[in-house]
Amino acid sequence: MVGPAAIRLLDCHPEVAAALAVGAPVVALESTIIAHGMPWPHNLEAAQRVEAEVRRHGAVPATVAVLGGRLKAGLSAPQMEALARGGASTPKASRRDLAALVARGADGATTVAATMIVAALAGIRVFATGGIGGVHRGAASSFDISADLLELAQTPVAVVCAGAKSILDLGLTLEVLETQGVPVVGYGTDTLPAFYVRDSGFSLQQRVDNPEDAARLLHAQWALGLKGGLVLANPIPREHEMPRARIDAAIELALAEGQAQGIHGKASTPFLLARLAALTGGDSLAANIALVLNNARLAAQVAVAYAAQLQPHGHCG
Ligand code: PSU
Ligand code: MN
Repeated sequence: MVGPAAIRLLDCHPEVAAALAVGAPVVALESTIIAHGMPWPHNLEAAQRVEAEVRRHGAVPATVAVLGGRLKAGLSAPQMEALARGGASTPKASRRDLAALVARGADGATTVAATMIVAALAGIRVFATGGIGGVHRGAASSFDISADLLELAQTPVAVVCAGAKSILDLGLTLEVLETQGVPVVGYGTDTLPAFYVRDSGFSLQQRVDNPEDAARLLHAQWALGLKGGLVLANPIPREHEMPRARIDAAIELALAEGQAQGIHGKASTPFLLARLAALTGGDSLAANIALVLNNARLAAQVAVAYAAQLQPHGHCG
């Protein structure tokens, strides 16, 4: 967690601040997906649709970014457009990058890890995205394990996602999450979703089937004093699922290209996402947008249920 003094570095959008002040539901959204995950102008359209979907289901959206060294929870329309237009010119910002951006007064597009940090600071408990980072294939020699996994172990925010892409090693990703004590909960499923496809074949230990039960799980996690977050894994809607063989072939090709070009570190995920979109003629992008909208809806429903379960109950136990 970030210390209380960090509050001075945070700017909540007025609408977000007003909602948080009365315990109304708010959903955090990340900005790496805008600047590095999708091409202009699809990124702006997707970001706007995701915010609208959150609102339609009764919560206030708070897209997170670093602008001019300030931590932003909630962007204005011009801020959102500038971020989308600028694309990869805004650096991807994970936990390790935040201090430098704040010190220099610079801009950053926040990853899942950095978005969780800002959300927790603001008091936002539910966050929607597409997919989390994880253990990359070949991590035994590259050591490439996303900081998202370690953030989930220590920062109390529920991340609603469609699992993770099989550009990652999903089995090892689940192992690290287990080691770190992070609950991975299937939403209406007993297996980890694999982003473009509903089922990775990897079993999950926990499942919920409605937003109320998901919210009860969040309350229980934090009532126990467990400091971390959790993953609520929501499969892509059936009608948007991609044929497994087709996406697997594109992933293998993109991975081989990345290796041949020596792409590594933080450039790896954006490179693979862009290649997948190109190799599938844009179909992967359409699926990506559909699953993010699906996650935004569920996150809003969970945030609404979570707020409704926050009953004032005095101090008598
Ligand atoms: N996975 C996706 N799309 C994304 C990302 C992950 O399917 O846009 C982004 C998220 O912002 C995630 C980050 O937090 O990539 C992980 O990057 P890294 O592996 O460098 O930690
Ligand atoms: Mn990495």
